[in-house]
Amino acid sequence: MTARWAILAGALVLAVAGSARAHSLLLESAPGAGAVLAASPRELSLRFNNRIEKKLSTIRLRDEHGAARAVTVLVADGPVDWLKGTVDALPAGAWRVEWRVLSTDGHVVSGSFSFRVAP
Ligand SMILES: [Cu+2]
Repeated sequence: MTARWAILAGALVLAVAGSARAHSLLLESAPGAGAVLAASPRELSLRFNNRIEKKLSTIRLRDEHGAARAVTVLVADGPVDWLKGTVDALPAGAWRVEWRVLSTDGHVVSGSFSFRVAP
């Protein structure tokens, strides 16, 4: 194999590996976007389309006034494509979940959704 062919073969391998590791998309969550719950959730669960780096990913929870509420991200728990966090009991009202994850392709992806606690 000439040096030129070795370089081309290497580039092809990189291209294939890159396409197999697309960046993360949120597929589903619990509570779901727009959900109205009769009681506070104890846990927030977000499922992505591939593995995420949990230790470098965050979940923030904000009330109607934008005040942050503590979320304890469970970095060692559960499947590799889920990010989960626990929360203390939430008062009634609207809550906004702001997530930020590091994909396995090295890209940081973020988004948000809201749910309501209405006992
Ligand atoms: Cu990406």
